[in-house]
Amino acid sequence: IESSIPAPLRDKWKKFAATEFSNKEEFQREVVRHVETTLARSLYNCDELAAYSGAALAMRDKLIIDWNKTQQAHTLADQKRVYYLSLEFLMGRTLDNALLNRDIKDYAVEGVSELGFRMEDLIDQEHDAALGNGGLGRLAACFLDSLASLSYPAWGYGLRYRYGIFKQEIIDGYQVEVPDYWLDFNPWEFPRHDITVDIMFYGYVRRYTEDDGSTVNIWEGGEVVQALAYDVPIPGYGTSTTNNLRLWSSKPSTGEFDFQKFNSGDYESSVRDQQRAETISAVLYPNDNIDVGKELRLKQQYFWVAASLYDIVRRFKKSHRAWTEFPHQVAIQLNDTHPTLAIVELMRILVDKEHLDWDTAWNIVTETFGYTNHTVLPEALEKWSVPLFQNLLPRHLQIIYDINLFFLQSVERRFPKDRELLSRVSIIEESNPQVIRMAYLAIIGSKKVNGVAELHSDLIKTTIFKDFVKIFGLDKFTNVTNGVTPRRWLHQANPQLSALIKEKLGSYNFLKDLSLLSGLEKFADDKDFQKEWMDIKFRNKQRLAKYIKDTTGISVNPSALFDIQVKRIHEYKRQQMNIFGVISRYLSLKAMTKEERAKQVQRVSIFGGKAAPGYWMAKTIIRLITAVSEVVNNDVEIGDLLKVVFIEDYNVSKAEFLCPASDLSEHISTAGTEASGTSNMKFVLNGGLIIGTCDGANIEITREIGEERIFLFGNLAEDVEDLRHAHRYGKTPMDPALKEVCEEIQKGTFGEPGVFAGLIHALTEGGDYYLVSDDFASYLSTHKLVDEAFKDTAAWAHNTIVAVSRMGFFTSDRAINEYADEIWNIDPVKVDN
Ligand code: CJB
Repeated sequence: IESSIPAPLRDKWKKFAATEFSNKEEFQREVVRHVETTLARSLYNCDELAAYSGAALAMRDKLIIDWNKTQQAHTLADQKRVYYLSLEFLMGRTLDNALLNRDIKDYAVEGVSELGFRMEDLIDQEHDAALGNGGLGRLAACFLDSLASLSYPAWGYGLRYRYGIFKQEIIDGYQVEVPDYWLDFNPWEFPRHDITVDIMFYGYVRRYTEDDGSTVNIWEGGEVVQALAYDVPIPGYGTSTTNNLRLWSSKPSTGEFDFQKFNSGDYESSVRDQQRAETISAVLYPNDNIDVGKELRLKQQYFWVAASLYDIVRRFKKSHRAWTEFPHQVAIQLNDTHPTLAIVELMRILVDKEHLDWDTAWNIVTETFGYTNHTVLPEALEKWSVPLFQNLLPRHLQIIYDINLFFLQSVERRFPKDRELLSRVSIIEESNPQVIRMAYLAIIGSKKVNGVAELHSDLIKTTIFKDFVKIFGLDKFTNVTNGVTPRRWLHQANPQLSALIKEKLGSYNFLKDLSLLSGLEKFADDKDFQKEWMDIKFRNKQRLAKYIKDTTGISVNPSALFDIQVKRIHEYKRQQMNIFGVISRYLSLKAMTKEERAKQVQRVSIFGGKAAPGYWMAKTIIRLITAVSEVVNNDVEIGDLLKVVFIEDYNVSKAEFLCPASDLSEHISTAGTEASGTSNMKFVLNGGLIIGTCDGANIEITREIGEERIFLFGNLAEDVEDLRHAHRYGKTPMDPALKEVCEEIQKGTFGEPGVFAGLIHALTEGGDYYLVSDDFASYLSTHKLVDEAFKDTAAWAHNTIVAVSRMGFFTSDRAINEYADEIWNIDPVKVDN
């Protein structure tokens, strides 16, 4: 209040309020102004980077004006807000997306062209904001787009990593990691030097008794680090709503940088202190679906959670409401267990600082949080060592013990004498050392727990969280199947297809209501339409072929079937099965006569994805792919029948040109392991078909588009356990085709076989945990069906059109509306133009 302008002076402010550009000339004026003043360049000195920067800064000004309006409207509406806490936001590039969401791309393209540039080239100057590993981070980014597009009052909270996910280079066939310093020029963020929070670590707990006899716990001492807010505007599509993503950056707290030390010549230790503080938000941990339990990671989690909660609580307190109203004003969604400490931190604030009694505080907390689980893989479930945790967050450990005690007491009352149950559901696992099971804490502290696709949500209820269903009942557990934003993943990634759909449906309304795609189905047999449809696919494949040629030197025929598997490299995602399948195909082709070969469908097998730096098996899989590509691509007998390509440094902007260019994409995880998958949705939405297992969202995609339009294969989730058991007891002979592949590798066809010994070992002595052998025969025979289907171009076109027309369900708008109605209880707020 104190910092706002007194009412009598406001007219003056309003008179000079910033206005947005709203046509080509005004846009151009802004671009030139930024190039000349913000960047201090001129028309004699403006390269593509400067032109991109000018355009981006012009666009940013526009977004900020809407951002301000939105925040004012939200404050005035005073409705419940949702806060989406995620350690990862895999945003990709912003300029193109912002132009499209604000529906000004057409005149912006013309505008920059008249200034001497091509918009594509400017867009290409932008660095991806790669603050995430894979699906979980990209889901958060799609959700932000939907929250803004649906005008929900929502904020994202995350960390402003100085280094995002590493850049991948392939050197001599191996992955090499290169740091991703992306902040050299980032026009999309605003430092908020006035918004800082001091965050404490380590220290001890002082306990004393008040005059009224109550005990008070005060967390004292330790290291203090400052959190500084950076705000990123998130423009919605077809609305002025521009939400906020607040990312925290760490720096030494004022006073922490010790000038005494500095002046007395102890530069090194004073600089060390500063670096220690800055280290917290320095790097994104590059692991996907694996927990490594490092102290710095826990520091990151607490730093981010404490700063975010401080901010949320400060905003709530401005309204002077009673604490019990907190859950009516605030919903907090935990994206996986990474922010689970927020449950504990809110308890600490309410009990230690605001002096609420435990039960009142606990009721508030358990009405506020929702927890989304993204995986059932045991190695991915977060657990923190108690000694490590106690040292870093002594008071939080006490609170966790208390939460656990009260919880176990309530379980004991309802299920007396079931000691086993108590030890199974305890937040503390009695291992050596003891560990804190973060997922259990998240369940106990949340109102709702959701999985991310139907099968996955069923699996968590019947396997890893079964006991909690018994304790809390079924109502606490729900499903929200993931979705993707059609703005980025159709309109932006595939402008030609989007324009063709618009032509048929009469408007771009499908981008706001994706169920309108159903209107395409009646054109599925229209020959002219099929031709336009397939021509667009062809042009997208040509663009990819050119990219492959330019970056790898490999020539691929754009008429061949493009078979793409791009995602993080993981044994459960089974890229190894894909490349074994490629080898098997190669061997069959080699064994054929010339005449037989002439009848085969030409194929390009495209792979892309990063391996976690410490994941040796995943790196070996990459090495096998590159080794196979070296052999196959240079085999003159094979020519265009088979090409194998590894695309370096797969990321969001590469996904944007890969998804539109697939005929077939692979989603072939061992059944029951891939929680949902979201690229499966993107590929089908862009007119590709899928080969996949009955896993994650593949199952719902099949239900929507029809089983005749998807190539499903392999064992079912319900059989996995028995199959694994059989392997352990040596009862499963290796599939003969797979055996042949292994022998070929061992013969040295793809280079020194010792390099690949780990992969073979995993299939044999390793017990084939991911059931490659069990699924291999049906994988290969299903690929044969794909070949047959691809030969019938008209049927293929028909099927891809029908599939797209039935993909409406997989928009992230639908997912967000489900969260809003069933978990958060929030309503949209209209923001005037
Ligand atoms: N997921 O990307 C990650 N990282 C994890 O650590 C755990 C799960 C993925 O989340 C996606 C979004 O829900 C899912 O689609 C995907 O199946 C899952 O692996």
